[in-house]
Amino acid sequence: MSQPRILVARAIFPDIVDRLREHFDVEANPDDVIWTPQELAARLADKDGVLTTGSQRIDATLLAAAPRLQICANMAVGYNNFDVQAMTAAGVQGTNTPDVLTETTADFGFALLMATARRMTESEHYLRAGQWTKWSYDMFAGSDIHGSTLGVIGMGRIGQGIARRGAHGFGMKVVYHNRSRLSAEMEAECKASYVSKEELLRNADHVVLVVPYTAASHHTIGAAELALMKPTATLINIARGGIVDDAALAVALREGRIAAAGLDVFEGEPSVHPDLLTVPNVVLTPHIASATVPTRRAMANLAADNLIAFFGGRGPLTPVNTPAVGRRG
Ligand code: 8YV
Repeated sequence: MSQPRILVARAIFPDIVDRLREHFDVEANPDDVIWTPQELAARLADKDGVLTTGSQRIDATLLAAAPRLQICANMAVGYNNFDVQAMTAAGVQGTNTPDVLTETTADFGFALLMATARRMTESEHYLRAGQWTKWSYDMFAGSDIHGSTLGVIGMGRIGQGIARRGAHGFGMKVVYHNRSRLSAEMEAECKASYVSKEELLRNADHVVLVVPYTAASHHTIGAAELALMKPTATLINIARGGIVDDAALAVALREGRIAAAGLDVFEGEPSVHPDLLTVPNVVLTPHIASATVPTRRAMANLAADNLIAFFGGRGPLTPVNTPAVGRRG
């Protein structure tokens, strides 16, 4: 019997591609070419499975062009690049990579918060530009992390990791907002109190966004929400582009309506709103919250394991949908 045909849509660790080759007939993308949706569809015409990253959109048009496709294994915990409804209707399994990136991403969220509140990149640019000629009492004076109020919007696994770091590591008072309230045990573990989004925005010194991107979470933070925040507050987005209205944020930063922002994700990335590139009080990173070597390897291995388990008849390890009837290759 011939092996299932798999497309690895972006470059990943070569040894993990080799591992896939032990089970499948693999077409890889070692040069990391960014295919158009049409080019991706053409490559998927004869494939049974695909390993995707967040940059490949899987929708009804693509599924119609890929009649053999049975599974899309995303190398990401977020899967807003999947039209899950269309996949389920077409009998296509989706999987993601939860858990393996939780602590790494929470570490980064906290690093971005610290860098933003303490103006680390802004002051580094000043130093590199040769502008540091003397010390002064208010030079790059920022805001404190310890003892301040941390507001976490989106209290899933990564949000809980941020809350734990804030409460246990830095003595922060933690408030959170989420679609559903956590159990009393989990609230106690995170030392976090549930509040309305409005109360959180009014009271938090630092707001961290960790919600999944959906139509309902689009522009969770826009001009109206920014207006509720303290003028001394910082805003951190490690969730997804589109959770924040980047144009409104650039205005709020320029006008000093909030003190600073730290952004790892952007609307329309890898493009960045031009106004965010010119305001000084923002720390910008290129979607690297999960980027440590062990974690990126764990993500790629979990995506590969999902493909191997699925085609081995053991079912997907970390499914995001449950198609009633699967496709047959
Ligand atoms: C990925 C992420 O690196 O897991 C996620 O949802 O945002 C990142 O960890 C990115 O989506 C590439 O797939």
